[in-house]
Amino acid sequence: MRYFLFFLFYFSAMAALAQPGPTPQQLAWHEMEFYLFMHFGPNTFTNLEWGHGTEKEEIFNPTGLDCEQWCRIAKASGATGIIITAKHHDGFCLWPSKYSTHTVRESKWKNGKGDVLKELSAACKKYGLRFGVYISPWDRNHPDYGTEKYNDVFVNMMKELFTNYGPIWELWWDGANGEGPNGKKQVYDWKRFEKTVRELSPNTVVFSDIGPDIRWCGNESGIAGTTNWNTLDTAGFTRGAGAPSQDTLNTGNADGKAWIPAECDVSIRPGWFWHENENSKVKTPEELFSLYLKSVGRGANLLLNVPPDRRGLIHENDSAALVGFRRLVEKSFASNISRRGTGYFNPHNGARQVSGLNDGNPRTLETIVAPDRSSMGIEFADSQRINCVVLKEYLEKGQHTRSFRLLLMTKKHELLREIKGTSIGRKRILTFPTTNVGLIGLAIDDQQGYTAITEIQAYLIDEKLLEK
Ligand code: FUL
Repeated sequence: MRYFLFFLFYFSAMAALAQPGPTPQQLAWHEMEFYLFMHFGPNTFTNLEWGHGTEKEEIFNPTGLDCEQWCRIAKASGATGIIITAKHHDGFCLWPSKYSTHTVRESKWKNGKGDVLKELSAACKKYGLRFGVYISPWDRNHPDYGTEKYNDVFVNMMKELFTNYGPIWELWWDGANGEGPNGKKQVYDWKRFEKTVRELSPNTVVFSDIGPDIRWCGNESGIAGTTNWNTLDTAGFTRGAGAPSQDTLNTGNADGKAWIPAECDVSIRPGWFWHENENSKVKTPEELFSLYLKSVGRGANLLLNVPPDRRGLIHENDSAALVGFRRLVEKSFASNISRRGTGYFNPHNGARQVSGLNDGNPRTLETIVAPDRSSMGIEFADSQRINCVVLKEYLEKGQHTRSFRLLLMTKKHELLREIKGTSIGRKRILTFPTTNVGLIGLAIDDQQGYTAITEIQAYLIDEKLLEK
């Protein structure tokens, strides 16, 4: 019997271990939650979204660039970092690259002595924000584009970025791949690009359609799937046109071989770059909050684009929306009503009180071994009005929940409302019409390995903010 139990334990532990889990760098990335994207370059001055690469360098001339202003606003919005378009498809480099003649050095800005990456990386350090770069492989300016030589150029440019502006926390590879100035498309040496980054900066997390570390969520509206697996199968796929379908990127693959969680990119304005006529089309704090629920609230991260204007500043309308958004997040999640109740865990042999589900500590958790006989939740001595529950899954050993039910009950354990879901992940925010509950129960109906839940939080948020 003892041997039998030992083997049973051993094989189930092995089965649990066989699942992919995050690297320490990815785990830290999950905690970044919300950060800003900044599209800035010649397009800011030409009113284009995709520059042709033939724009004169002199058009890049911000009149009052202030990266500290960007950082102050980022901080005020609750963002944890900034990712800047070091080079967009037009090929213009926001740093004086030795490998291009289409850079800030050739512009009139600061008499060619300016360096946006230097200013922004320094400002991010000062304000305690992580610094990331977007570098477009597609280059509509570079004369070598479309030839093998361009792969050297791209590697050398990345070397400059990592050597002169590090540490770079996230690197963003855009999937768009069009033709260069000579009408040819580039055959990218992705293996070499990846090796370069890993060697120069092993702690950098790399984004692209298919990772290696972070994947695109499959749309540019900032919306993750209500089912969102952190795992993805990448075998046979490539970046860009050869990527998995947008639907697959949106949900991930439940039993995917690699841990490649989703990042949701979206712009605060209709376009990615600043356009005068979009100053009145900035998303409202409520719209941003709704995006937060649909990205972070589905276990993904939110990368919100806030493009600086021709002055080199974040426009007043964008900064007001960001500050308003922060206020809504803070107000909504200020008071965790679960703290007024008592946590319980019923692993099948009798319920016991637990303190880890409502203590705000991500390291205290309850593990479900046999879903059909276990339940957990929060019980209240006095009924509480709530309309939002936040579930958190412990991710270090993988993502385990496959389907769950949230059970809202009276004090006498009569069912008031049942909410069904699939994935939980880092954070699952569920909203529903305000309900007076005596007990919040969580039942896991299906899982891979063992589900571990670290938090069941409850809130009463403004009804206007409930997910539609
Ligand atoms: C796309 C680009 O083509 C857009 O211009 C923008 O940079 C967006 C974030 O990614 O692929």
